[in-house]
Amino acid sequence: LLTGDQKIEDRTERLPPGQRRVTDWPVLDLGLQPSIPLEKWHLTVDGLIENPVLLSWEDLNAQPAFEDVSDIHCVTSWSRFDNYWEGVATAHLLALVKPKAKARHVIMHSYDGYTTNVTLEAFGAADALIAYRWEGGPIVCQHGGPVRLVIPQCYFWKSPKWIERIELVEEERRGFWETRGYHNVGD
Ligand SMILES: Nc1nc2c(c(=O)[nH]1)N[C@H]1C(S)=C(S)[C@@H](COP(=O)(O)O)O[C@H]1N2
Ligand SMILES: [Mo]
Repeated sequence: LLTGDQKIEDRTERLPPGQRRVTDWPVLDLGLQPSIPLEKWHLTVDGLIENPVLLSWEDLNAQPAFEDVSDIHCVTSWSRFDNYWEGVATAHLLALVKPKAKARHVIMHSYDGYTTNVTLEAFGAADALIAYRWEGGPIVCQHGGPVRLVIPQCYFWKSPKWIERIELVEEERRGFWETRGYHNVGD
């Protein structure tokens, strides 16, 4: 059926423009894959918040569990559908640390030195999580285990592997790829 009058914004295609679907899971990073033993792993949340925290692996696992199924879109043109993630909702983390009124942006720092930035709103999206499981098992090191971020509404460079620190700030600061020409929003 050709209606001829369908507006472009009405399109509901799941694959973004220029993407191809893959069923494997490519590995992309800076080439350093830090291995962090669970007893040494920790996540710092600091900056413009009322309750700065330093979470151990046990602390993270004691938080309410959240699960979500989402698609991955990497800007190098592959998309991977229906990834089942388990972890802690970023919305829950924000409720725990209580952002101050001035907080607007989130800078995420990883154990390999990688950084990336999103708005506080994008960070706290209803489907975003601090993930420690994928498809029912632990996240392997090459995909950012033991713990990575997953922000499904953004391209995948906004989902840091080996997350170490989440910093809330007022003024935006661009991360590794954002200072090298990648789109600042990447939604
Ligand atoms: N710590 C860290 N996180 C990172 C990166 C990185 O180099 N280091 N690369 C980003 C990019 S560009 C992509 S596409 C995805 C790749 O994740 P994957 O290797 O699990 O597919 O991780 C993102 N998160
Ligand atoms: Mo990427």
